Amino acid sequence: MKNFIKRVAAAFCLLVSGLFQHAVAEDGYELWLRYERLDQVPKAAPHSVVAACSDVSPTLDAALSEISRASASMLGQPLKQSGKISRNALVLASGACGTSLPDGALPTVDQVGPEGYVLQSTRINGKPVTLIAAQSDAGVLYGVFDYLRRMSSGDAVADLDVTSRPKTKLRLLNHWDNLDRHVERGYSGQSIWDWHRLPGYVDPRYTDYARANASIGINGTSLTNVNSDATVLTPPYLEKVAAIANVLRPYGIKVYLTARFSAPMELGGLPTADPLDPAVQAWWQAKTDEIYDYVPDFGGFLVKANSEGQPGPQDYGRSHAEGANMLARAVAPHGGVVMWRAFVYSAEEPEDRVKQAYTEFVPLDGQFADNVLVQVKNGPLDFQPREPFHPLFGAMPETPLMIELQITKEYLGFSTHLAYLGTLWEEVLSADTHAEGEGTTVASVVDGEAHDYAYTGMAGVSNIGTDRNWAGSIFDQANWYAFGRLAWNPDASAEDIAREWVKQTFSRKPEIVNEITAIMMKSREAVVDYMTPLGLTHLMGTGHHYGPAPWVDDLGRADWTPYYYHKATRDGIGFDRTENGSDAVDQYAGPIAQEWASLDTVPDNLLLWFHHVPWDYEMRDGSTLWQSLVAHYSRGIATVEEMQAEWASLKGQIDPERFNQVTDYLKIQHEEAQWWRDASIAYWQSINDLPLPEGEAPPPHDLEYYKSLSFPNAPGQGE
Ligand code: GCV
Repeated sequence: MKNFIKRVAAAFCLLVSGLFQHAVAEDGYELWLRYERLDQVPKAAPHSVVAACSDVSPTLDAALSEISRASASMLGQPLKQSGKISRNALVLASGACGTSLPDGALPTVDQVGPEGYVLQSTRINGKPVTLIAAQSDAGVLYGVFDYLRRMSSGDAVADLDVTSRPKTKLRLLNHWDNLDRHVERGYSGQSIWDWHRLPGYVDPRYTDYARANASIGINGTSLTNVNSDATVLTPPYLEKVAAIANVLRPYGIKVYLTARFSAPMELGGLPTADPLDPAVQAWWQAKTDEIYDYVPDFGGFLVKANSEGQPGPQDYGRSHAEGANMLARAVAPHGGVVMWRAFVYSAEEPEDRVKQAYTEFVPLDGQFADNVLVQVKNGPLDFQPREPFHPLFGAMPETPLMIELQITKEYLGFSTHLAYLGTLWEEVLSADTHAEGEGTTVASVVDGEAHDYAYTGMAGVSNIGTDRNWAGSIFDQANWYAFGRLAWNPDASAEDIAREWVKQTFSRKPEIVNEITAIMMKSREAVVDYMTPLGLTHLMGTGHHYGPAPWVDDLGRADWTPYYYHKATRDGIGFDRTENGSDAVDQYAGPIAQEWASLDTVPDNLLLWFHHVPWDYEMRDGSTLWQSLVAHYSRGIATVEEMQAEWASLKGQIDPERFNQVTDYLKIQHEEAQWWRDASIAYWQSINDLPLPEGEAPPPHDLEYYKSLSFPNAPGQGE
């Protein structure tokens, strides 16, 4: 009878949770942590979970609660937590928590480092179990998320023998969030950091933020905009920062802050912020000590200095290294780091803006303190749909270089264009710098292998906001996901990551996974095609970067104008970066410089980045440059049409809420792709006076119409 009641109760629970699953709107809030019910309980699915220690830390507690949430959702009931190892138990064991296991039961975890883990199907006391073992509790947490990812993806969890360790040490989100909650280049609502209500009210959403980040291995977050406000360093704000840090800590996530270089003057009333001035140094030391009183595991500072009007050491005739080292000395006693950005361009117009970071930073190689990392954008310009990799990678062997990627899509259609950035980042990370001979990929520089860096890291400019779906669109969640996965392993495949994400986010059915992955894999190239084909760049609307504006040629500085980048005249188009022009190509190692400097070998997709060529220049396929350019625009639109049709074919197989939103966004993307083509063509024709290639439809409006469009309220604008 007792058993019968138990069975009825279990069936009832299953039914209720099943109904509940369907009743809950699929609004994207759960991200890739949906833990959809499994059709079949997998072989070796655990029956109970055992934390093999007497004292469960907040981190292990977080791991246990994730297991409970995931098992309730995927298996119909939460795993029983037990103190005793029984058959098919999931056993969590870290250095600090594994002491209760019998001798010899723990695998050696020497090789996984402080954050890695081992997943192993094994036997303890003769009982088959799955062991998640690590040196640290954070390692166990990552192992738990790996295990749940496998289960949620429908992968086998029997016979596991997995060892994983992150290839980079610092895996950070960079929020460009202002204290008034405006997010610079943010397209998903306001900042999630509700400074006004903190610390009294700590939004439960921060725990979900922490879960999502920990699930993909992110271990740090810089809370504030790099165009920074010193106010965040004042005691009332440090209290708020501490409240956020307290929520993130159990998930292995440290907080970092952006440091405004002039803070000693603004907050401390000093007459200078000169990094060599003893009073300035003392101010920063005291301020840093104060921050550590609030947040004992504070990660350190992220700094944008002497760039786009931000104050910096050059204001006092000091170098970037002198500025960075002053802050580095302040955080060093606490184990903190300084991430000093290389995105600089001077107040005076340079001969070629893409050369400047290299010119300023290479001479400083070896001068930075041990706890400084120089943070370098993936390309030398500014997160464009396509750029060559940044020439600094490989050129600073004595200075740890972090890579900075932009998850938010400032230049790739904001939140409404479907553009999977995994392929963009894979292209950069797998690029061969040739710095230490062939095979010195950007990834090998970033993960420290090439130059044996003591610190390594990857930063992603966050796309997170208050939108219910966090990222502005469902597919933009994939970019957050891919960033974390690549930061853990910069050699991972963008396609594998996309598949993994689709399985957890949409469906485990192979045909659906294939279809959606195929859409994602071609999406970024479509954007390149309809916005900036053949190596063109930075043609977006002034300030907000929404839509095309290649005609703009008269801003405060030439290097803010699209004209500066395309240099189109009646004779030709493109920026000559060979030795006949700015010679930017010479900043790359020999074999790369040679390949890109020559018209015979430069890849088509970087042609106009490095060369100025006539409109009738003959491309490899025999078409003229003009014909090829127009064909790329049209191909971009055609690809979006394919994406629309492929998505439409999934109707009925994806929940209506997410299906409809993606459908609507694709429609916007299609309209805007057409706008990009038409406006660009109308402008190029006004310059080259060439007829359209046969079969190509003329733009429906004249150039004046496209020029007249204005978008003063486009989202995400800077100051
Ligand atoms: C935070 C680009 C963006 C700016 C951004 C800057 C940077 O210029 O348009 O909004 O400022 O990059 O990376 O510092």
